[in-house]
Amino acid sequence: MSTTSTPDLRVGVVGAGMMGADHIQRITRVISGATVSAIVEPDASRAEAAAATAPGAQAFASIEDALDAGALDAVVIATPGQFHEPVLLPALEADLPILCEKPLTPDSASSLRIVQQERKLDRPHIQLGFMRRFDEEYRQLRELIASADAGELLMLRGVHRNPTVPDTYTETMLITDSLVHEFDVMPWLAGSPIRSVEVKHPRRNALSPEHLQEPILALIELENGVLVDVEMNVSEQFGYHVGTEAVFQTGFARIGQPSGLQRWADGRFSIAEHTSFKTRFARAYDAQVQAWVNAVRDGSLVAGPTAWDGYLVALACEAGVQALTQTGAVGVEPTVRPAFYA
Ligand code: ISE
Repeated sequence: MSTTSTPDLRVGVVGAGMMGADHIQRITRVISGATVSAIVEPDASRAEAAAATAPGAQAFASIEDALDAGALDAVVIATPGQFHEPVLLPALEADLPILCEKPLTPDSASSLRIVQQERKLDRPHIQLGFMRRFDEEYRQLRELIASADAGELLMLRGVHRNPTVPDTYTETMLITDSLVHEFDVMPWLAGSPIRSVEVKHPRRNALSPEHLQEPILALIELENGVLVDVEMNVSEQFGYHVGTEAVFQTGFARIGQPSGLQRWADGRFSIAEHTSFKTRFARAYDAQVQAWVNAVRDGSLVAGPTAWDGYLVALACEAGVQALTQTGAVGVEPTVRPAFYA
């Protein structure tokens, strides 16, 4: 199918909270080949606010209503993870391509149910929203690792720092909402799945919300022997900083350093840092959604991480949550990727 002569893909966006509203604007203003035709959001005022930014979009209270009305060709799911399964299942039954924000679902049992349902179709229909895979620097680092230009990869060292988090952010969300990205992207960079996860607690930040015991240091062992460490820190009161250093046999490489305007003033040198993932990864989100739209329009349906990757991450998250309160490393069940997801 040619992507230039076919009509725009009609996308239904489920959830018009922070990420949903962001994707609605993105599809409407940045992405080519797609329009937002439906907004599924039970909160009427949110739905109205979102619809005002997407001319022609119809509002629905449920995915079933939108499907019954034949209002969409493809779905973006941007609700919190615990509401994904009730949208994924009818969308799969309707044979619709889906871009689903992370996580696929909150646990491995429900993720496996989604995988089983998807495997009844002719090919994968779900692309998972691990946007870091579309960040230019992450892609360059992955290429460098794969090229073996610097010899073997030995270690990956990550920092994942948020300035603050909302009151609704719980201790387990350090793993399921934040570290979840590292569980996807580090194995993707290193080309090897996760063998175990261990969590260490350094001195607690007295500025962290009372119910959080953080920062934490996660030690993630990969099957190929590469050791990954990640500082997961959600109260560092500065900005949003996500970076990775790769240690090779010969030299090292670094991504995620602040870039952009450099300023010399008042005896100081400064570079602005992001304060939110929405700007830090804005280009990656754009590239991710554009790649997905192109894949749907050319019939390949998926151009990034799949539901199987979501299932692997759910297994790692379960080990990570266990490791929060347990001494030592928690193993992650080894799996074999089905040919369906090759
Ligand atoms: C948030 O939900 C995200 O997905 C961000 O990418 C992550 O950095 C942040 O820690 C999470 O809370």
